[in-house]
Amino acid sequence: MTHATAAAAATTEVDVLIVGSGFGGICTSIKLKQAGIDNFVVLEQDKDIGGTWYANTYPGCACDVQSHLYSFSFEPNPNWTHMFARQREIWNYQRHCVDKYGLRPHIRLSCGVAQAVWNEQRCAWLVVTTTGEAYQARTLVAAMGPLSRPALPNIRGFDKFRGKTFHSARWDHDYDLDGKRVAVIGTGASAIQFVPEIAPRVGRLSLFQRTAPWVVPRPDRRISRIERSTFRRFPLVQRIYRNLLYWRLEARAIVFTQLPRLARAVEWLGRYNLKRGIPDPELRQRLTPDFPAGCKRLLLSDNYYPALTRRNVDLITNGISEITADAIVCEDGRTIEVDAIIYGTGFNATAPVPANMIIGREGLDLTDRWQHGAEAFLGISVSGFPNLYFLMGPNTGLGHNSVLFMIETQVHYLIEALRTMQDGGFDSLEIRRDVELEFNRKIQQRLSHTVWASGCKSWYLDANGRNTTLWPGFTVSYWAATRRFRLASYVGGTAPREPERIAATGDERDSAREAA
Ligand code: N01
Repeated sequence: MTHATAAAAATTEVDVLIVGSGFGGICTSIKLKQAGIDNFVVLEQDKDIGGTWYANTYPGCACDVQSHLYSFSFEPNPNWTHMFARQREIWNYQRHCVDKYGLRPHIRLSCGVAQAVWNEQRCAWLVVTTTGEAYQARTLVAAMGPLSRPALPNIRGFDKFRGKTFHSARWDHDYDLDGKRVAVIGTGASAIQFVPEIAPRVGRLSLFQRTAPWVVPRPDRRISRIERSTFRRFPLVQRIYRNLLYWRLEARAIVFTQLPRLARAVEWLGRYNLKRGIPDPELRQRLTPDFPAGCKRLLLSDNYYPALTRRNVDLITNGISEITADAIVCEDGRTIEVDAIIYGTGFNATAPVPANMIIGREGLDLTDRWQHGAEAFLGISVSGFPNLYFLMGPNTGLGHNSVLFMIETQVHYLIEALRTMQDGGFDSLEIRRDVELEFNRKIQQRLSHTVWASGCKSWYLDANGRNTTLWPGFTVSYWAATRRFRLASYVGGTAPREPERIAATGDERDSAREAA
């Protein structure tokens, strides 16, 4: 047996291969099953399912969208204990979905994608995993999520530090923070949640702020037993409540995308929160943002500002000059000795896919295709990459509503695409480049009038200052755009049937295997 045919014998053929078992992967799996497609596999690089809600376990980790909306519309949970669920409760909800819909047998844990290569002859993706398994999949679903690759800062001496370091999305619970001198770098959505939790435990906390964020009150509370039992007994009540939440958040799109000047009302709320949390005017001054509210993600917290008034907490707003073996040196020359550095420095949201991972038609690397900025039709389809469907792809993130709404909408579109492919007798569907270009031209034009283009630097923008992450409007308009799969926007293809052409594909799979 030649090497190529041995590889072929070990290849598992599936209709759909899903990368990631977070909300995107779970939703896709459920909807595939409901559509009668059972031959699919989910690859999960982590040790357990859940994606971001498995990876992020930092103290205080919680969702900043209300739980009754941050859950699937088809799987309401009447038992949420808080308005804004904690990480553990969300992860338990995900596990409940996986078990209830019988998804476990489809999921391969600790098994990421090393490389996926489009094979023209087979009209299929040849995928090699990090554990060396090989798959051939007609359709590839990229459900890795935009916030799965932690970003570490490019600070001089970064590697010299001899103490403990970790990123907020890789929290080391074995490291005892009690009494330690801890530096936290970053004041984004993650840091404002864990700083109040660790501040009472550490000896000294030095919080390095580069840009002061807008922080507004978080209307959180426990959901009473009576409310929960009402939701259980009268599901319609919960549905109405969910709809109210949805439209309330949807209205925020008016501020962010239509009338950015209305953000001043949000700034008033932010100043009120700051004033009630920080009595010291000098500290308050340093915590006052200098950009329009909403330009960076709006943060919600009631305990962040009070935590900064503790005697053992220092807010440091001078830039970082370098990191040494045991300290952080500020630009003003001050040296702060620390035992540990926690990076709350966010994610590579504008570069969600590493180089050499997804290779499309004619050997084109997706990162080369996106070298001037990630773009896709509806954030889902990329020309040159047939039968590849992104969930939460370019320009489908939200600054105002629940991303689970977007995921459900995208999965609906995917199922429509698969139906169209089957009904039309196609083996491949690829978005037309002209359609993709025109779609993205309009998206960028609309984004230029939003609050996100008002001048601040945020993870929404790539290195060229282009917003490749957010949807520039109402989610309901995205819903309308994805209701029907329009075949006219795509090019359909069929695989040649001659056996000799099919046999000639072993080399490509071998090259993918080598990359693993
Ligand atoms: O990351 P961020 P995050 N030197 O990018 C600073 C989602 N999320 O993990 O603002 C010094 O927001 C950086 O400073 P600046 C949510 O979508 C959701 O907190 O760039 N500082 C910033 O302060 C969120 O938006 C929930 O000047 C440096 C911080 O690091 C997204 O995840 C909860 C630096 C990064 O903040 C990311 O949030 C948590 C450097 N070299 C997260 N580099 C929910 O509740 C970066 N920074 C759903």
